Amino acid sequence: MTEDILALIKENVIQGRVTQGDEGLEEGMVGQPGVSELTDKALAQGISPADIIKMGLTEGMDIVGQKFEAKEYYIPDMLASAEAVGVAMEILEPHLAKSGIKSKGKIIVATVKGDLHDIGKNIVSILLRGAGYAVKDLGNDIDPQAIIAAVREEKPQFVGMSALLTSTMIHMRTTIQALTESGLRDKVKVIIGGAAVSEEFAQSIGADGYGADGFQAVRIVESLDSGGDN
Ligand code: B1M
Repeated sequence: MTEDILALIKENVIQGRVTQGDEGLEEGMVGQPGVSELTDKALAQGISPADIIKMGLTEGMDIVGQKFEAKEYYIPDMLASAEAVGVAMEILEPHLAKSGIKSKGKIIVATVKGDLHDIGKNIVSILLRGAGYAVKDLGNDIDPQAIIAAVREEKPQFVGMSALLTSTMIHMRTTIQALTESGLRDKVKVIIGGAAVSEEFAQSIGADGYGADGFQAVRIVESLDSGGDN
């Protein structure tokens, strides 16, 4: 039963269907529940938000990415899927937040300059909030100097950066350099993630941690928060 509904969420992410009124890429889907109705139903059945994210939403977007790479999908198809994931995450957010007992540290998150991909960053933000962190999400296409200004103003313990493009990941390095030049580098732990980057890249630019997915990002932040080396 649990697998069935998660498989349906995954399939409807792939189809880019938000609600039951939406057409999918395949014909004859109008009237069948979309990602928002299925997410509500999954929660009502007691399925955990983490399973919905991992086995429904993320697995669905993985397939969308593969189809895009295989040129089976075009940008509008990806956007429809992205919207479905975004709507589901809005439904899940209060349920994730419930698990956070009290606010831990503060983290600023941003998708780096030139990069408009924000789905992964939004998932990471919501999971961090769910884990009890105060998250200030600066958005996407964020200039290093805007991150510096936010660190001065917000005084967070962490800075999290996301990059999906090989052409934009360089701004993670420039942001860390700007933190150093501003005398702020030792005030914050920096963690990075996103499909363009890796553990090796994180080490090469002097980041404190790398998260391959949203759940790992939370674990890394918690580990750094408790004084671990991640
Ligand atoms: Co674009 N795009 N895209 N795209 N897009 C990729 C990234 C690409 C790999 C597709 C491809 O060609 N195979 C490719 C990049 C190639 C490269 O650089 N090597 C690409 C390209 C080329 C482009 C454009 C240039 C296309 C064009 O216009 N010709 C353009 C660039 C726009 C720009 O940014 N300036 C573009 C545009 C778009 C859309 C706007 C249509 C849309 C984004 C919508 C949005 O984000 N609001 C989009 C999408 C959806 C994708 C793919 C298909 C999916 C990305 C995604 O949302 N994944 C992607 C292909 C792919 O990844 N397979 C692709 C799901 C998401 C949950 O995963 O973001 O990886 P992800 O986040 C994960 C982890 O990485 C991690 O946790 C998240 C949750 O598990 N994580 C962190 C992420 N951030 C983290 C931060 C952390 C820790 C963990 O700490 C702080």
